[in-house]
Amino acid sequence: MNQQESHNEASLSFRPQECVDVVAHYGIEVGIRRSIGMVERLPINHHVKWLVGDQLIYDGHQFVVQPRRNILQRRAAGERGIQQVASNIDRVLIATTAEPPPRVGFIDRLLVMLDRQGIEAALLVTKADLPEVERYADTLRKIYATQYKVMTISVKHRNSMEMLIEEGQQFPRQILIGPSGVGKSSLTAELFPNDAVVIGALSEATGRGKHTTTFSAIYRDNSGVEFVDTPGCRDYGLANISRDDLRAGFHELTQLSPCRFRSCQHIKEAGCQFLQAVRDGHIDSNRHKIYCQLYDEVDRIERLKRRGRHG
Ligand SMILES: Nc1nc2c(ncn2[C@@H]2O[C@H](COP(=O)(O)OP(=O)(O)OP(=O)(O)O)[C@@H](O)[C@H]2O)c(=O)[nH]1
Ligand SMILES: [Mg+2]
Ligand SMILES: [Zn+2]
Repeated sequence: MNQQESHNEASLSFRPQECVDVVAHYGIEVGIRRSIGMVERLPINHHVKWLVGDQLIYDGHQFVVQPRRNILQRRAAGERGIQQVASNIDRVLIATTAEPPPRVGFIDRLLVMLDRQGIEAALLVTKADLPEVERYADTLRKIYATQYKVMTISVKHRNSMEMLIEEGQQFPRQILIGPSGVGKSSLTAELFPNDAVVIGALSEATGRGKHTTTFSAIYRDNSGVEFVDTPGCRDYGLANISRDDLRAGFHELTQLSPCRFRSCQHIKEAGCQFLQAVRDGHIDSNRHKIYCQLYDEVDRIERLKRRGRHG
């Protein structure tokens, strides 16, 4: 990665060694927060690959990106290119709710990707004031709560908001990832009332979100707790995931005793402990179903790659 991204217009207004954070990305401009707290817009050239979450240091004539702790990447389903969403993230909050529901496998794919990128994850169930949400939250708890924290919140329940702020002490920069319309921006607006966050309605025709938020931005309170609000995403494509990564991304597998065959892929082999755990009711059968789907997908990609290499 080229760490020496240049920006010429900056030379007048920044002092050498000044450190700034990239807090929003609008395509041809970025929002940067200076140490005194002020946010300014800075035009950028198309070759500049700064990410929301980057820290930059001005060296007297250009900005230098500081080494990133991590980069959150995604591949939109069906697309080839990998998109870099944000950097230097302490935890991803996977935001979903009963209405509109996430696509089947959305959470699982994202969890595999995050495991691969070494980024912490928690599940956030939104709109807990609506009656159907408790059942939805229960389903998620049954599937994921042994491995991941599952939290429920509503912008109408003040105490659930306070719980999220407290979580921020441990994870100073959390990013909200989830489908359009689940309430990511509503939550951000509630937590950071002094910032203008745009909130949309659900589409009356489809009940889905309307993709109100179009760029990612970081919001921060006086104590330094930050949330990154992002545009809604319908699906999460697996990118650069091997079969080993897939297995590692299903954390519950690490707690099972070994399968009969060391090469067990946990699909339908005899003596498979994943299948046994499903039969015993310790692991939800849907989780195994999704595992098999993702396995097929990864397998197909690996075979295509091999074929590409050999001819
Ligand atoms: N009942 C209830 N409605 C909520 C809650 N949070 C958000 N909403 C509603 O859900 C709709 C969508 O909210 P947004 O905050 O724009 O959703 P978003 O996830 O940011 O959507 P995108 O920006 O399109 O990705 C709005 O009509 C909100 O009023 C909640 O806690 N309870
Ligand atoms: Mg939004
Ligand atoms: Zn097995």
